[in-house]
Amino acid sequence: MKKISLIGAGQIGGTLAHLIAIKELANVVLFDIDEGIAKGKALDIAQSLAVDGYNVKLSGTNNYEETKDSDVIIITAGVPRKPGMSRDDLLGTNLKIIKQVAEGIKDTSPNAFVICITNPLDVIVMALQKYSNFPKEKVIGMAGILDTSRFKHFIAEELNSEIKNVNSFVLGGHGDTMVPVPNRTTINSKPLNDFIKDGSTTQERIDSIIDRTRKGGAEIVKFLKTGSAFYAPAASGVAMAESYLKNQKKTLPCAACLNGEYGIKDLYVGVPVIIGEKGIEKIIELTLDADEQKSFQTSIDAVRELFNAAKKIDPSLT
Ligand code: TXD
Repeated sequence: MKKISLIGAGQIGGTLAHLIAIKELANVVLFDIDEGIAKGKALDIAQSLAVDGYNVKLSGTNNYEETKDSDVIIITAGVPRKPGMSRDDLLGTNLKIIKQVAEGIKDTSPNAFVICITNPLDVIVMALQKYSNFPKEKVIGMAGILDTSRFKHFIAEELNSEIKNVNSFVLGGHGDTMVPVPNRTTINSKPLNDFIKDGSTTQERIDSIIDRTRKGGAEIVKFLKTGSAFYAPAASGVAMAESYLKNQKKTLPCAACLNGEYGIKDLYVGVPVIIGEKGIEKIIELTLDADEQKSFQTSIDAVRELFNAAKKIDPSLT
């Protein structure tokens, strides 16, 4: 059985552990600085498996030694937003945390595929790769799958379609500048624009869906008040881990380090990638139309600006 260590056993970490267990994807180690949370959730989920007879081992710890030789590490350690906060407001605190996490995993699981979820995602995953010095193809950020799932959900609702028949993706940074791609969205293989032409929806309603997608995280934070989304983020992270562990070679929108693709070098940003047993096996380079290119560039500029802020906080990131 493979081993997945979850660094952070909070809302997303606990949900990740439960999803991994009921899919029997791997044995799970829950790690948290709050050892009680890690141990309590591991025990509760382990006991839940008796109900349906799933065969997965779970444990909780605050000792990195127990995460040793993980095949996959999924990181949610950090603080989530409170109402009124932007993802970027988390930078200072979560940058320090991700440095600690990198120290904890780099010698104990040097061959792991590392999925970062902690916000502000694009900069935190970039910092994680630099602090850990893991190969860039083995360090990836989870955001695009979540943003895409929100966009698909809203489109399916708008057109009264089954969500599995909605195909699309979101490019760019995990923030207000993210780039849903309506011109590449299909419902039952029919382009979204055809639904505007035949009057099933309007450009204004699609524009409002794009805006709602960009603010999808804040909408949930407003309802929850004490935390942010965790079911959809966890489902998204598990999809990435599964594609790696089962060598599914799925094409998924994720934050990956560009090395010349899209004319960008040495920056993590959301693009379609193929995830297989080697990690990020290919970065898919699309030919963007003028609007997409402009929006993508705006998003890249926002990620770069936030990374510059991170370098001011920790000059070692240069
Ligand atoms: O799409 C995305 N990437 C985002 C990410 C989607 C939703 C949430 N996003 C971010 O994930 C969110 O803004 C946070 O930065 C993380 C985790 O969110 P979660 O809702 O799981 O936060 P919790 O419930 O507060 O859990 C965080 C846990 C908590 O139990 C802390 O004790 C622990 O992190 N923690 C640590 N663990 C290990 N090591 C250190 N240093 C540490 N500090 C805190």
